[in-house]
Amino acid sequence: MFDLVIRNGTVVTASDVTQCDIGIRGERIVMLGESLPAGRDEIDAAGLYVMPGGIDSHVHLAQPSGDGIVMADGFESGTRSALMGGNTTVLPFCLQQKGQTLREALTAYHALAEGNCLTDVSFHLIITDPTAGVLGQEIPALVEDGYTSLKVFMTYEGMRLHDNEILATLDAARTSGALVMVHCENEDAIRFLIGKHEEAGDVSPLAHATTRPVAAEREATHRALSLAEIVDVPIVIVHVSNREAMEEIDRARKRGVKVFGETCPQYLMLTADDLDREGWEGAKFVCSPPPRDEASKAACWQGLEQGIFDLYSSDHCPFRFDDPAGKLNDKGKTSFRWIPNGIPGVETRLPILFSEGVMKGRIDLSRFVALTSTNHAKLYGLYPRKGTIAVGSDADVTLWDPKAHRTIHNADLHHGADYTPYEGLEVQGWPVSVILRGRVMVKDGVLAADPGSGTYLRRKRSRS
Ligand code: DUC
Ligand code: ZN
Ligand code: ZN
Repeated sequence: MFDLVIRNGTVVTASDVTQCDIGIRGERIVMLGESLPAGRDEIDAAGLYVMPGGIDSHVHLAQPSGDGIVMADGFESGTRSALMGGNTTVLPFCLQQKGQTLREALTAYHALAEGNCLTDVSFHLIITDPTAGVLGQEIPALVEDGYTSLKVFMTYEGMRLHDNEILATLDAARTSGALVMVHCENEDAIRFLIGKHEEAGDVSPLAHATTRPVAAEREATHRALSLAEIVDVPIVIVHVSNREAMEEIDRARKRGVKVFGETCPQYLMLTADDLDREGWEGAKFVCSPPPRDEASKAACWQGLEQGIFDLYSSDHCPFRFDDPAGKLNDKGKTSFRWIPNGIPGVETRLPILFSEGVMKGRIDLSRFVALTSTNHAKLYGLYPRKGTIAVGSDADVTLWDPKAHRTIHNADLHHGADYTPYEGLEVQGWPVSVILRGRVMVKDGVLAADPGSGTYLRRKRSRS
C-alpha cells in the first residue's frame, strides 16, 4: 500500500512529459506507472501538471544588512512564501562577517533556521574574509560536511574581494571541490560614478541604475571568468542582467571555461524606468545589478530560450518599503546610495516564468523544470534526491493548474515585505498543491503544514 498516490496527472521532468501515476511511500517516490494500486491518501491531478518542487538556489533570508536595516524575511516567512510559490527547497546565503570564522557564521545561521522552515534548506557560504585558516582549513572541512558552494562579491565595500583574494578563494574551491558563485560588478567604477552623481545633486532612486552601468557588470563578468580560467575551476555567474555580460559567458564557454549562468525575474520583467517612478516609489525596484532596458529584457529571455542560462532564481532579498528599517530608512530618503539593495520574489518566481515563458510559448515545460529545479539540484549537489520525479527521489512535487488566472497582489503573498515589484501583473498558471518529502504542505492553495516541516540538507559536490 502506498502512503500517497498522485493520479491522472501529466508528469513533467527536465527530459519528458508523460501521463502516469506517482506512488509515494514515506518520504520518497517508490513507483511510477499506469493505474497504480490504491494509496492511503490520493490526489486526483487530472488536468494538472505534476512537476518536481521548485528549487530556488539564490535566496537571502535574515541576512545582516547594515546599520538599522532589517531584512523583511527570516526563515519562517521566507520559506512559507517559497512554499506557497511552488518551491520545496531553497538555498539561502550564510554571510561570514569580517573577523568571523565560517563555523561561527554557520552556527548562528543554523540557529535561526532550526525548527522554523517550511521548505528544505541548505546554505551557500559568502566569503568576505578569506584568511589562511578559512582557505586552508575551513573550506575543505566544510565541503566534506556538505557545504559545497561559496559566493564572492566583486562589489560592496566591506564585502567585496580583491582579485588576489578571489584567486585564492577559487584555488581553495578547486582543491576542495566547492562551486563558486560570483557577483560581478566593478566596485571602483561604481564608487566613482556615485561620487559624480552625488556631487551633481542627483540622488534619486534612478541614480542607483545609472551608477551601476552595463559596462561595470560586463567588465567584472569578464574578469571573474578570466580568473576562473587562470585557476581552471568552474564558476557560476549569478544574476546576469544584460546581453553584454551574456556574451562574456558565451565567449568564455567557447574558450573552454566551465561557466554556469543565472538570471532572475527582475531582468525579464522590469527596467530602469521602474526606478524612475513618482516620488521615492522607485526605491521598491532597487537591486543589484539593476534592471536595464527593453533590449536587455529581450536578451535575457533569449538566454533562457537558447541555453546561455542554466539557472533561473529569484535573488529574493526582501526589504520593507515604508519602514525605517527598510527602503525608506532615514538616510535612504536622502540618497539612493542608502537604499538597501534587493527586492522580494521567491513566491512569484515560478508563476512568472510559467506564465510569461511556458504559456507564451517561449520555453517548453521540460525547459521550465530544468531552469527552476533540475539544474539547481545538479549544480549544487542535490541530484537525484531533489530536482526530478524518479523512483528513489524525495517526493517533492508541485501540482500546477495551467488554467488558473491570477493577478499578483502583495496582499495575497506570504513574504514579510509590504510590496511586490509585480503588483497587478496578470499570470496564467498557478502552483495549487505542494508536497514535501511525501507530506502535503499546500492543498488546493491552502497552507496545510507548520514551520519545522523543512529540514537542513547536506549536499554533495556539484555535478557540474
Ligand atoms: N546581490 C545579491 O546577490 N542579492 C541582492 C543584492 C546583491 O547585491
Ligand atoms: Zn549578488
Ligand atoms: Zn542575491
